[in-house]
Amino acid sequence: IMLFTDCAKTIELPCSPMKIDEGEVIKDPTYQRHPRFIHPSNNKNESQKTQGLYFGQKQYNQTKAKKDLGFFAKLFGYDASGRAVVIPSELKDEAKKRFKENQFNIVASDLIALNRSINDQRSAKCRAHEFPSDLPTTSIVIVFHNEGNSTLLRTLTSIVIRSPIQFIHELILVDDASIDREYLKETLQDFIKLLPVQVHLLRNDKRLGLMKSRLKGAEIATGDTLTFLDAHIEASPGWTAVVCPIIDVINDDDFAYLTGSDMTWGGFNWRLNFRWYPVPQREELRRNHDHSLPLLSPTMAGGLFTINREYFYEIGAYDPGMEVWGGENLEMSFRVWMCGGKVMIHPCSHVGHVFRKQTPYTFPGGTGTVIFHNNKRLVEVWLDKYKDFVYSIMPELRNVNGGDVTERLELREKLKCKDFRWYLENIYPESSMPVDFHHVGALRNEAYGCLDSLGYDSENGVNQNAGLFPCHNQGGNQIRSQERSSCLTFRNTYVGKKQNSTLFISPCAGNKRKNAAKLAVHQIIVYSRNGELKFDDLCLEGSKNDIVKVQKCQHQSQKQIWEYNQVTKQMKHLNTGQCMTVDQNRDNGKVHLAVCQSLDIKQRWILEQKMKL
Ligand code: LR7
Ligand code: MN
Repeated sequence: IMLFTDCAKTIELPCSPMKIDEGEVIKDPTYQRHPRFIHPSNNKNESQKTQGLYFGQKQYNQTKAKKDLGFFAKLFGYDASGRAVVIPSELKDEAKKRFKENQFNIVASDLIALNRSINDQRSAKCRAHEFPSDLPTTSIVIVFHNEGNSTLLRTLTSIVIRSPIQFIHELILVDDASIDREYLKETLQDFIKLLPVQVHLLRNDKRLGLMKSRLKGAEIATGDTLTFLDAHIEASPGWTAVVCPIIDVINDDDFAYLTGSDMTWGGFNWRLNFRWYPVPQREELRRNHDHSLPLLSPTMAGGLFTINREYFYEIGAYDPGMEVWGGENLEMSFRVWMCGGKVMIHPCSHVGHVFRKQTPYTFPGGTGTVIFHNNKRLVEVWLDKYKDFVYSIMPELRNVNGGDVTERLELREKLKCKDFRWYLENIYPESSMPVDFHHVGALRNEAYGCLDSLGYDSENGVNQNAGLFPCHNQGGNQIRSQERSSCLTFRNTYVGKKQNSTLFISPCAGNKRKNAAKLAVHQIIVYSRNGELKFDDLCLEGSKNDIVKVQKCQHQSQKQIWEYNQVTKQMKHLNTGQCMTVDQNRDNGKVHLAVCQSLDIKQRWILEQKMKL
């Protein structure tokens, strides 16, 4: 421990920093009761060897180490190679009660060793890669506001035990004005002294939000590159500080460590939320199906990435006009691509992140206000004419004051960046935001006069169709209508894992979520130039005489191509030659395909144009 202190204080010391080896487990009586934890002596796997607590070469016995380490005793805990924690029954109530403190299960996290081992997440091919030994150094910047203790300490521990220490120039922690968390004060200061790298801890007097805090941290950095990380992550074996890692999932409840897919990349939806989507075929072809090569990704999640320090500033760092949380990840992605850079995910680098369903902290001014403010800046600076598309999806955004963006526009000018159309065409043609379209607006059936489009709420998470809502029956934009008598309703059913989503007309159900939906969400459908009918990343899909389903867009799947006839107002399904029909007396009023009958009012659809490019 003394060695650590010396190394941390004076980096000039020719110290070969001691490592806290991973994967030590101290015998614990409760441990026997939880068969899911590997007992050291039963552990056959060489890579998960777990005996005693080591600091470098030194082995500590439990009592002594606990005494020496004091608060730091959390190094003693379960190690189950990333498997889920089983909470002992006497702690269950506490775990539940304290969940909201951090919006993850801190009691579970506290039970796990700070240095728990994690199975190597990399493919064999990645493991065989030889990386140059003269890589640039990095300054790791971690900002936090009211973060959990063991999760923050595990973030730091995993970094120092799983990085070639010579490449870590320094760790820069920025405490974004955390309040009422004693352990973030002296205890944290004591802890960082133990780390075998130089650590700077900056404290904000007042809340700056994550972008400004990161800027503040980056400012004092002197490494060749900057690595930004969230405060509740775990670096896994062999993680490399190259661009974005694959982000593995640490469960917010039992802290199980789950491998992230190497076949997803970053995109965004109509409401400008970052989303993961499957990597398209063309990108697979580009990298020759070699999953150990970096993936070119249209956007990044924002939290975890490495960037050359000089380039970070050259390309415009962060927009200092953005507050607290949100928007900066897309802003940076668009900016980097449009101004000549690249955003990549390196599949040979894995970092786990505790994904939470809600933020535990406050958004000064209100969540909506903050995110709208940031998105307004994003849209005004980078989206060109496509901002009208966003405004037709989120009309509320049009009147939001995003503040002065002149400097960002000047930056765009100075860097001679390409336009957003170029980005959509060349970097992200699979985007749910259509490059070209015939219509953006409501889809209305003449027979009922009430069918227009679906509400869509994408806030409910990744690829969850449950965020879709039905529309009303008055052809306008609001879901709740005075005269509604029937509603276009949306329903998801599951056959095993396969999801089927159907549309049908049904009596509007009072204020039920199913068709009361979110009033702020306007009802827009896109009829794209290539013939898809889309609600964001979902497409209408037809099959013969069957109900029209809402499915993930397949990008040019024949089942999802429609041909609209301006004269007859029919919406013909290309694959079957049948027409989109609605009949309140059939299939509970579901929208279905039927033989085209040109005079059938039930097949007449009006596309209401909301905008043009
Ligand atoms: O006011 C704040 N001050 C802070 O210091 C608000 C937050 N923070 C800190 C916070 O303590 C945490 O360390 O900023 C970090 C990110 O905030 P989280 O973890 O509460 O949010 P998140 O995981 O949802 O954040 C994702 O989106 C953000 C949008 O602004 C940022 O880009 C985050 O870095 C990003 N995190 C990831 O990409 C990790 C993978 C998640 C995904 C997808
Ligand atoms: Mn996070």
